[in-house]
Amino acid sequence: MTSPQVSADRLLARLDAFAAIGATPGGGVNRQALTRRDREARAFLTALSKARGFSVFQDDMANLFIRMEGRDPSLPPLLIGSHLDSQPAGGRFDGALGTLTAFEVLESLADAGVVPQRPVEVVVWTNEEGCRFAPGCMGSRAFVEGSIPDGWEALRAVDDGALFDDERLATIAALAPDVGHRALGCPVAAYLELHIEQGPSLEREEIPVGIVTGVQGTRWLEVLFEGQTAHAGTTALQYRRDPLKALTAALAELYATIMPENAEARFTVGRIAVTPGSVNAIPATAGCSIDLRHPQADVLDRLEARIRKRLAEAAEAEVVTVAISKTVDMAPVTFADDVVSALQIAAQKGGFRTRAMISGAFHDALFLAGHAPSAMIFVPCRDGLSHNEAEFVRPEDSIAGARMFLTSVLELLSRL
Ligand code: HGY
Ligand code: MN
Ligand code: MN
Repeated sequence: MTSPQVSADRLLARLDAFAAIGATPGGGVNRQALTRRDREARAFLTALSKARGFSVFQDDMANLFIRMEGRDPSLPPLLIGSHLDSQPAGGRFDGALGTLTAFEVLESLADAGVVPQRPVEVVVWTNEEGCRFAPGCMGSRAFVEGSIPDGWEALRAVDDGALFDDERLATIAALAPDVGHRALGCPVAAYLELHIEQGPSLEREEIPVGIVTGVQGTRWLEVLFEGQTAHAGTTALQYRRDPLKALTAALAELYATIMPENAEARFTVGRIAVTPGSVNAIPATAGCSIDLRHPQADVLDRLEARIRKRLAEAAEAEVVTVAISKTVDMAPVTFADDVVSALQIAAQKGGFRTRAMISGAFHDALFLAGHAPSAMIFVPCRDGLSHNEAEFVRPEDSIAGARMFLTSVLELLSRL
């Protein structure tokens, strides 16, 4: 047995190969959850896994597991991984870097002839992004809860209206002949995920590795104002019930107050829709998505109440109705001290300069933290840019991250 080393060339080549699946003209990827492209990426990784003699499984949420057997197969596995689904105009590294780094580490262990005491499994979580089907992290949440939440089967895709269950079952069926099937959820000894920071701190501070100690909270609201469509030319002001006027008035104030008055809050309207969408008809409906984030649950409560109140006032002022539904409510989490300390020891052993940080983005590790001791490693990305086709990670940062990830996996295996 030799000392395991990641292969820089192999990892970089893999990143390029997966970036080609769903590649967009702008240099990013569109590989949204449970689409043909997502299935293509899963099939590619499955073929690579089987070529290495790893066993491959999927569960009822199409989460994909690649298993290196341990000397004692009965022990709960060390689980490492991330996601392969992307934003519609996403980057090549969000999710893919963590997934392919985990796979590279599995190959490095195999190359070195390492047979760990406990199994090590790479996992590809289904629908981390939540942009095609809300909520995000559907795969990891169902895994931790042990069942698929009621109502998900009838969810419709934002892009093409496809039914979630049809897409889920088609994705499972596409791989079924080649992989095993397992029930949702299983004991996990610990979970580790590498991801790009999707923020500017590591690059600005020239630190190659972030040790992530927690994830801030996230809430998504779907807002729908309903008024009365009418003729644009003949309807005087006092007869109008214009839902778009209500929406824009509320948003104008929320943009002017939520983030300016709460430095750590993040308030985003990513999607807006108006019907019937005719140039000369007052809208019938005006709706939008709201993504609200903050590290503290009590502040999230206060800001959510503020948003709901302002939307209701705007509806009343324009004599329209407003419906608000919450589709995501991810409480802030703090990762397990023993996993974080293992990462700190690994950084010392590997000679990596690090900084502790919490994640502004949500990740599957947020859900795994409720199931097994979990933590994350961040690598810098250019200008902190993500959810953008220009997302970029320098090769040397991908490689340093993989080396830190390998050292961390070995440290965890020695402790578990
Ligand atoms: O939205 C998020 O935080 C994650 O990147 N999907
Ligand atoms: Mn991600
Ligand atoms: Mn993302």
